[in-house]
Amino acid sequence: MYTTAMAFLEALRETGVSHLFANLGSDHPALIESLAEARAEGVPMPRLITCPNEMVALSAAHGYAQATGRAQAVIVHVECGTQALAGAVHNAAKGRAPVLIFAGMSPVTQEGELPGSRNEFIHWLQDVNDQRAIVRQYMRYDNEIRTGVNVKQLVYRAMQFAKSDPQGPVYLIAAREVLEQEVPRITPNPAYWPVLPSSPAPAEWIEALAASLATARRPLVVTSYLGRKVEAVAELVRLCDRAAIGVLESVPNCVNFPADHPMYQGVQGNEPAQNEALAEADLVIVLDSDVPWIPTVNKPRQDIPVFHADIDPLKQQMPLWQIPALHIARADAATALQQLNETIEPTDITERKTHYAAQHAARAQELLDRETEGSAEWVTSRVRRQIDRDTIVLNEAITSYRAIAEHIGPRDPGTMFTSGGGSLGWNGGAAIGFRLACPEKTVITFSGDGSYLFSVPSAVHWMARRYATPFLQIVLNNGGWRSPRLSMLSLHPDGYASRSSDIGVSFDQPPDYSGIAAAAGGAFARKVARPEELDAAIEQALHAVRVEKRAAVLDVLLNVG
Ligand SMILES: Cc1ncc(C[n+]2csc(CCOP(=O)(O)OP(=O)(O)O)c2C)c(N)n1
Ligand SMILES: [Mg+2]
Repeated sequence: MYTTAMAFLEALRETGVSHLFANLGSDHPALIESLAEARAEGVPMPRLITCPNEMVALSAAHGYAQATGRAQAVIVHVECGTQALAGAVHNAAKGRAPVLIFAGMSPVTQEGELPGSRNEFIHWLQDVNDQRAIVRQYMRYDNEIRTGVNVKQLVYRAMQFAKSDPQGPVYLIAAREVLEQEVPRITPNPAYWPVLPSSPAPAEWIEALAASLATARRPLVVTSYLGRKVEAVAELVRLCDRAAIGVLESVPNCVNFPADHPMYQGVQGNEPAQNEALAEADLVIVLDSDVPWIPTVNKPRQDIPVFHADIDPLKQQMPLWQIPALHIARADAATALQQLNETIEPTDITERKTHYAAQHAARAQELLDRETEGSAEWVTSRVRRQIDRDTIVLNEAITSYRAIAEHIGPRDPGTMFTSGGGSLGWNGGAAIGFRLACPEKTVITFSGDGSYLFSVPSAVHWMARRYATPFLQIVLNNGGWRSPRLSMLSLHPDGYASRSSDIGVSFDQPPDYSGIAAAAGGAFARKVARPEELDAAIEQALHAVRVEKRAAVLDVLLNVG
């Protein structure tokens, strides 16, 4: 029998889905049956990955998309499973990750009128007035599949939204009867739902910027996510080599520029201080950034030209957003940079090249000075010494975000990522997605002790063993949540809370972080309490991941002064 469910799965396969990150329920009999039928008949279908937790499922699909640019599918159970996607919905939306989320619905008949009609008590409880409303404001597109006769068209349309810039998650739902419906085999041509081509920057934007670049003394690029496309990084390197432009990464969520390039001016995040490169810039080019600076603490001079090009310049998901740019373009960064490279004329760049190179060298020394024993910077530096260029680092280290980014100092695009959002717990599921996508790479996550617990490590480490996706997880143990304490101090530096030792952010008595992973998935588990133990622990953990093919968790006690 050819059903809506079979056509739906075929449409996923036809749009490039290779993995279904699934958490199944009473809404999915037709899908389970179709997958089993396809397997019995030797028909290729996406691989089902059992995910014991929905947030982990979506984080894995998010990671897979970050690693490959390819959208995968997440299958969850009615409105409950949709709710359990939790903050991963936020991360996929803010991080602009293409992914198709499908949830069934409770059956819409109760007297056996149609195949699939209600036959379990839970069907009355799992019915809500507007299931799509749960996630609608995060989705690029959402719809209900009301009949099987055009289910393929809806999947193609949803994927067109997910994959066209600005990319992001999409959500489809269908009732059980609709999934069970027998339908004629239809073969619409997916080529009629193409991913929209990337836009170039308007010629005026390019020309005005080229003219400003010719006379600027301290031109500076500020970027956060242009490195989503590796071609953009190569174009930026070419531009900076020719025009001597400094590059500052602002809360980067991927590698935007090689950290060892002399024009590289480092990373800014939440530090409560004016960034020097930004302060001295006389031309700022914001390329793909959601938060290029935080105006209450750090901003460029008021009298300088600011150019902005972005795949999402209006920041359509952000109610409040504005930077003082008079030249704004909706453009693909790789294309815009290529246009600039073709337009700029040779000018004398000796002075600014020397200046930026000197700043870069001074910063390199400063970074080494910060690697003091017991600090997050130091832990990162010890990991850096043991990894090769085939390593991908996932960073969810919160108050140590910047330390990880700067002290790994990635040189190659596609070797370091953050979630791009702010809902903690992405790192574990994402690591599974990265490992499924890149089995030949070593994947290492850095998380806080808090973000380790948010990541649902029991589900993650069960999956790591079940799907042979080992990775190394480094837990930066600073006794709990440092970040909310710093937030409090920024507003109430001398208040009661500043003098209190108990403000509800401590994890005393701490859980056995690495033991959780050992129990759930046989992970190599080690607590590192003394600095002299760290190097050997990293070596053994990497051996476990690379040679024994099992995950490893290092619980590293930080020196919290
Ligand atoms: C889902 C979610 N819940 C709560 C928060 C608020 N929050 C931001 S940082 C933080 C603490 C994180 O702790 P940890 O990972 O140990 O990093 P640390 O602050 O100690 O560096 C919390 C609770 C959040 N961002 N996301
Ligand atoms: Mg912590």
